[in-house]
Order: sequence, then C-alpha cells, then structure tokens
Amino acid sequence: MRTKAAVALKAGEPLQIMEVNLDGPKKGEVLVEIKATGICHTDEFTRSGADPEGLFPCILGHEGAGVVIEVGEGVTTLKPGDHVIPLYTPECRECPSCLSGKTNLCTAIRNTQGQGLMPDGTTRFSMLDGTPIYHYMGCSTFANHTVMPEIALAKVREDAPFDKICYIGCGVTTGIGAVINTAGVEIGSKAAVFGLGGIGLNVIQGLRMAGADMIIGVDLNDDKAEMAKKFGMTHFVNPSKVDNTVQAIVDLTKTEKDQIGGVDYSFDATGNVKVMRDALECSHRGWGVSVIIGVAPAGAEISTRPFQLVTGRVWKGTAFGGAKGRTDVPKFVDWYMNGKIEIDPMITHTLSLEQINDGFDLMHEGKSIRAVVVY
Ligand code: NAD
Ligand code: AHE
Ligand code: ZN
Repeated sequence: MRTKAAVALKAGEPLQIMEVNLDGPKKGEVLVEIKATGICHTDEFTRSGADPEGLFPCILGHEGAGVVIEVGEGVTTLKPGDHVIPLYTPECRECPSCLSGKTNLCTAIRNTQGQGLMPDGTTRFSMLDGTPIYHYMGCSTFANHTVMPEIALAKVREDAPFDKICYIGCGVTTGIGAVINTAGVEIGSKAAVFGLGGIGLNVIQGLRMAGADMIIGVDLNDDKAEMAKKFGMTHFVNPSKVDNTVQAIVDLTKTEKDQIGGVDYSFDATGNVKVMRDALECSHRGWGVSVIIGVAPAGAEISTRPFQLVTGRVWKGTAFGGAKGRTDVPKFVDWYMNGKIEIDPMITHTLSLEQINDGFDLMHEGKSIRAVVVY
C-alpha cells in the first residue's frame, strides 16, 4: 500500500512529507493505522544527527496511538479494530530479560530495532523509487500507517482519545515510571527534577502521586515554571540565576536537624551530561538516588568524583520508566481515563502532519510541552 509520512532524509534537515510504499505485515507483524503521535525530544535527538544509532532515510516517531488494520501470520493477541499503543520497548515475555523479572528491557528484537529493521532483517517502508526507508525505534509513528511486531503493541481500551493517549507511548510513562518503578520514591521525600519539558513534568506528576513533600524544579527557561507548579512543583531554581545550582538545591533542603542537606531523589530530564552531574551531586550524602532519563549525544560521557558514590549516592538510569509495555501501558490508559493522571494540559499544540516541522521549532523555542500530530 501507499501511506503518507514525514521522512527524515538526512541528519539535520527538516522532515519531508511524502507518499511512501509500505509492505504488508509478515509473520508475527501487525499493520497499524496511526491516529496521533507526539513529538518527543528523542525524535529531535535523532533527527539532528546526535544519535549514534541514527540511520537515514528513516521515518521517526515513537509516541503514537492507532488502530490495527491487518495482522500477519501467527498473530494471536491482536485483531483488526483493536486500539493499540506502539512500544519502543517491547515485551515478549519469553526472552531472558523478560523472564528475569528484573528489567523492562526486552531483548527479543533489540538488535534489528537498532538497525532500523523489522525482526526478519528487512524494512517495510520504501520510497516510491524503491529505496528502503529505515524504521525508527521499531515504531515510525510519523507515518499514517506502520508495521510493528506483535510484541511491540499494547492493546488499550477503545474509549480513550488517541490524541491524548499517544503521550503514554513515551513521555507520560517514562516520567511517572521513573519515579514509581526506577526510583521507588517514598511518601514525604524531597526531590529535584532537572528539565521541565515533556518528560520532567511527568516526573513531577509522578512525584506528587508518590506523596513527595518537596519537589524542586530546575530549568533554564522561567516560562516552564508555571505549568510545573500546576503539576506539583513546590520550588523552582533557574541555574542561570544562581551562583551554584547544587548549593542552591542543597540549601533549600536543609533543616535545623539536617545541616547536610540534599534531595532524596533527583532526576535528569535534559540529556545534558553536566546537568546529570549536578543532579547526582545535589542528592543527599548517604542515601541520595539520582536517575538519568535524558539521552545524551554521541560521544558525551558522565563524570563525578567517585567520592560522591563512596559517600552513598546512587546513580541509576531508566528507559521507558522501567515500564513493561504490554502489561503496564493499558493501566496508564486506565489511570488517565479515571482521572488519576493528567495529560491534556501538557499537550500544548495539535498539528497536522504537514505542520510537523513547526512542532520541532516549538520545542527548540521552548514554547511547547508536547506537540501532537493528528492524522
Ligand atoms: P523537552 O525539550 O520537552 O524538555 C527539555 C527541558 O530541559 C526544557 O524545558 C529545557 O528548557 C530544559 N533544559 C535544557 N537544558 C537545560 C539545562 N542545562 N539546565 C536545566 N534545564 C535545561 O524534552 P523532553 O521530551 O522532555 O525530553 C527530555 C530528555 O529525556 C531528552 O534527552 C529525551 O531524549 C529524553 N528521554 C528519555 C527517555 C528514556 O526512556 N530514558 C524517554 C523520553 C525522553
Ligand atoms: N540510540 C541512543 C539511545 C537512545 C535511548 O537511550 N533511548 C531510550 C528511549 S528514549 C525515548 O524517548 C531507550 O529506551 N533506551 C534503551 C534502548 O534499548 O535503546 C544511543 O545513544 O545509541
Ligand atoms: Zn520519547
């Protein structure tokens, strides 16, 4: 079939809207009509050329929601008409990682996914002249139709609006999951969140759900503070307006009894390795846990004095908030539909596919939280 897509032809260039060929689903695969997709900073990371796994031409997008159109041979858990959210972290329930119960990082198809290919080593997308187009994170939601492995689709309830629940495909689950699954934040905790964008705001939402007492937001853009306050931020630090960000955070947390200070939990949602260091170092001596969510450019490395870890701080990372997609994503959708979590105010812009490059501009200008493309 043919479908309409925003294609990344070369690193650093705007996406091009065009008709592309899409082959039907092979064994274990599913054809999905994408109804809506968010634009995550990770899409920009890859578009810009900063991703060591970036391949071009490709169809980006990994934060979608849609409807099953056709299933390939052997598919048993989905049927045409089912509503689904694509998973860049699949859940096969059979690989050593899934069976370990210790991680959400299913390894069943990670190799081919990182090579922009379906599990059989080929692409379903091609240009009209026959040139193959790479898949992206196994999802490619910047196309009106895509083909996905069955194990990389979460079946969700049919009354949930696509233009909101697409955000559960990455940002919402990553932010809330980082708090609940990865950090395991306790009631009464003090926390700092670096980067108050599409991920950081969901970390804040997760911290409020977990019962944190102090939620310190950190961002270079003062405009991000207003929305963060609505989601539960109690204090704000702009690093460009203080001499020392770590000290400013530590000072906020000190009490008469605790003159050492530091947050119990910190989260990096910027992708900047210097910020990751600050996030670790503002956490409390003896027990502070710092979670890296941000994705850093090729070649970037984190550093700190080992003394920071010797004295009890713990550095962790999280992918997709530690969520097991097929199991947990339908629950996140229920939470949204039951009013337990909020999504609507964070979707600041709704665009057509033709306007998708405006969505990237809004992100760069710091004007959007999430821009969502509706097909
Ligand atoms: P975003 O652009 O919406 O938000 C980033 C925020 O960070 C912005 O508000 C920006 O002003 C702020 N910021 C940038 N540099 C800063 C600095 N030096 N100090 C303080 N604040 C700074 O991006 P997003 O969609 O929220 O994504 C955030 C990061 O999380 C990206 O690196 C993205 O790739 C990553 N991410 C990781 C996962 C995962 O599973 N680990 C999932 C989704 C996104
Ligand atoms: N390709 C990059 C890594 C990108 C990365 O870390 N991706 C996150 C999800 S970001 C979603 O917005 C992830 O899930 N990582 C685990 C994995 O297996 O990719 C690089 O640096 O090579
Ligand atoms: Zn993402």
